[in-house]
Amino acid sequence: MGILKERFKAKADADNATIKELLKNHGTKKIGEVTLSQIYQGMRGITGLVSETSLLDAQDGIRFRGYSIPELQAKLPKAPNGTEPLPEGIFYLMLVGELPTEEDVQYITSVLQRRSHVPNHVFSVIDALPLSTHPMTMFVTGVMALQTESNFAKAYAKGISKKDYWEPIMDDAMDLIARLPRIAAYIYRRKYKNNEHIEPNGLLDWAGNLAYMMGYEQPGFMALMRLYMTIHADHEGGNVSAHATHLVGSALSDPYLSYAAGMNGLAGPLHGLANQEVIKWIFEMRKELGTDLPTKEQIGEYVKKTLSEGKVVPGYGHAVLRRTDPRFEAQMEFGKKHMPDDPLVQTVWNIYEVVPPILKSLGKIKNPWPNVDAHSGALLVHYGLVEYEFYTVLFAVSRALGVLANLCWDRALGFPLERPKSVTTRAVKLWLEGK
Ligand code: AMX
Repeated sequence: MGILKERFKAKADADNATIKELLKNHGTKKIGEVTLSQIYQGMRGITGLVSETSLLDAQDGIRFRGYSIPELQAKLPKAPNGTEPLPEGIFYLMLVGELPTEEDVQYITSVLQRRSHVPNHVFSVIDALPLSTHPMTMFVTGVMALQTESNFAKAYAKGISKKDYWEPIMDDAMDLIARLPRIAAYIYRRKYKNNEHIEPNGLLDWAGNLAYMMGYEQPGFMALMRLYMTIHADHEGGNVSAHATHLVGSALSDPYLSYAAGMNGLAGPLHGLANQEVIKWIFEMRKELGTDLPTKEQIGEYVKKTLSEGKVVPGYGHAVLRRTDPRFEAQMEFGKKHMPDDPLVQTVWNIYEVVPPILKSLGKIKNPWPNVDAHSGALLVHYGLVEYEFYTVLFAVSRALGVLANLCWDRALGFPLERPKSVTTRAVKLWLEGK
């Protein structure tokens, strides 16, 4: 058993004891009330899940095991001469609950390198799809093809004891995370770079290797990938991708099946696909206005036009956050440091000044501020990654860290099958009539 498994198991044993005690003493306490409106409105505001890896506060934003994004940028180990945190560190933090040392992060990097081999049949399955297929469809198809490798599915078929589930789940989680950069880069090179592939570089870290295999060797892009993979990793348990992964995993579907389910949710435009929608929307605006740097007035008019057509302004709003997303701010800082004069990046900043007052004036939007997706695409375009349909795949590779760390926790804490109660409107009416 390696250090990650040992430390995770020790923490899980301690947490199991804490939860047992907590439920014994407080198990009947009420944590909230549910109104009729809430069950018709996407269960917004209902506390109904436990997710140990991160917690989202409407004002403070996301915290991973108590650490905010700026704190993590300062405290997590970095690559040699690197400026941004290594995402391996946030994976360790989510599993072990404590900040890793440089050696801990190097250990995870080496484990991921060792486990990164992708069997040939996965590439054959991806190759069988037409080139016009959306990259997220190719990605999830590749993950499904990789399910043949699941340790948990094999162990379950042999009759593993419930108390040991966590171990093959963790093996699957690490195998899958290790293999995702290769699958993502393969899809990118197949679809956009003439099917000319780049073999992994065994000396690079997880995010650096992804950049390398995609064909982006600039130090700035590698730094961006490390930041991107860190800040997109997790956003507590109720968002569509985290919740879907957790839900499917609760049926004891293995991590490949569960993660694929979650990523099908990430592929929706109200969730992870918003990063492609933002750049598509800005490109269309630039085309329509015939300029690379539209004025704030022009942006304002374009926003009003978008709204009048019954569409959302992509990259703005959030189901839980009620302020500018700290992940947007982290990317803004990166932009100021690496590319302050880039017209597309400047346009993102001008949009940031123009959109919130317009959305506020509508009166119905709970959060007029930008989310993570409002900024990411412009940074990618700066380094030449203009193929915006691919952006959600990068989000998906990063999100694997959070949703798969959560699956390890779900099984280690023995969480049961998830099965909330649903009602019909007829049943609601009868209930209101007292019948
Ligand atoms: N542009 C226009 N209208 C918006 C809006 C936006 N950016 N954000 C919310 N609204 C509208 C809603 O569509 C809803 O309208 P309706 O009452 O006519 O149906 C109303 O405002 C109230 O919505 P809300 O309670 O403020 O938001 P929500 O919790 O229902 O939805 C979200 C949250 C993110 C889906 C929504 O803000 C949105 O569609 N944003 C644009 C897409 C986007 O950026 N998604 C990415 C989110 C982050 C992520 O998951 N990666």
